[in-house]
Amino acid sequence: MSDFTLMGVLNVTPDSFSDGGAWVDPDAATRRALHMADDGARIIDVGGESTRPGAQPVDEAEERRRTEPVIRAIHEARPGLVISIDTMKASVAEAAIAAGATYVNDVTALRGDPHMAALVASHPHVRVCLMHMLGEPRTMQQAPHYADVVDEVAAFLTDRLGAAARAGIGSDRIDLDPGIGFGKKIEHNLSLLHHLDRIVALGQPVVLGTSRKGMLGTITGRTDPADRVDATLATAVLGYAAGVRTFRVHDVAPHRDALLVAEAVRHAR
Ligand code: HH2
Repeated sequence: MSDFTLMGVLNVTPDSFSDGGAWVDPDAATRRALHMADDGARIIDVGGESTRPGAQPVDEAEERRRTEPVIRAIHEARPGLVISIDTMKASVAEAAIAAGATYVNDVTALRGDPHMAALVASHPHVRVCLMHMLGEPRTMQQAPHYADVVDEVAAFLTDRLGAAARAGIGSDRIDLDPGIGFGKKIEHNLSLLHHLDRIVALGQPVVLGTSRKGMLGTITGRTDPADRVDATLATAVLGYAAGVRTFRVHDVAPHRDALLVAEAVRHAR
């Protein structure tokens, strides 16, 4: 088995920045999830609320309505597949866990909902991803500022790891994510990618989410997010070389191939 994990993105939202509206129908969403699994995804990350810059919040009943049936259908179709719920809301995560999810991807790193940490703590089979974000999605791209972005992101993640431990979530079930594009200008994103080894050095598994993101469009001139797959692959291979082992991606098959090559090179003598 490969030493990296691909987390396939499944946005069941009408407004996500690159695949909004594509998978709102539960049957289509389930087919998409199984297709990503067949391509090599070990985790499917189901999201019912867009976190793209400027996105409007979604109410919890609506977010549950979008995600729960899809999670249940994927879980029934492929019980061994790990299902992640991409949410900031404890009630959405709770419904997702009841439907078969075993991973909570919380872009607020357990700060968004006062009940989230206790919920995760009370389900010892559930892993959690703690991501760095400056501000909140609606306003996060309005002049983000850092004195030293790598230091600040590392300090934040260390602090949130401590908070999770105090809430009863063991470090053996925590992944960290520098949050590429979340309250960051392109130079901040590039610094974080350049110094990913310092996030890896925190000692927890690291998740990287660069897939099709705006900075790749700025660098390459590709305005359509779907045309940024090759650019995303470059960040994945760099991340792998720095010690990242989980990659949150829309395009699973090309990442499988690129990272299998990166892994083969790493193991060469
Ligand atoms: N990025 C997005 C959403 N969730 N979770 C983690 N852990 N890391 C990320 O980098 C990350 C994330 C944004 O991408 P996407 O889901 O494609 O778009 P949207 O938020 O518009 O649905």
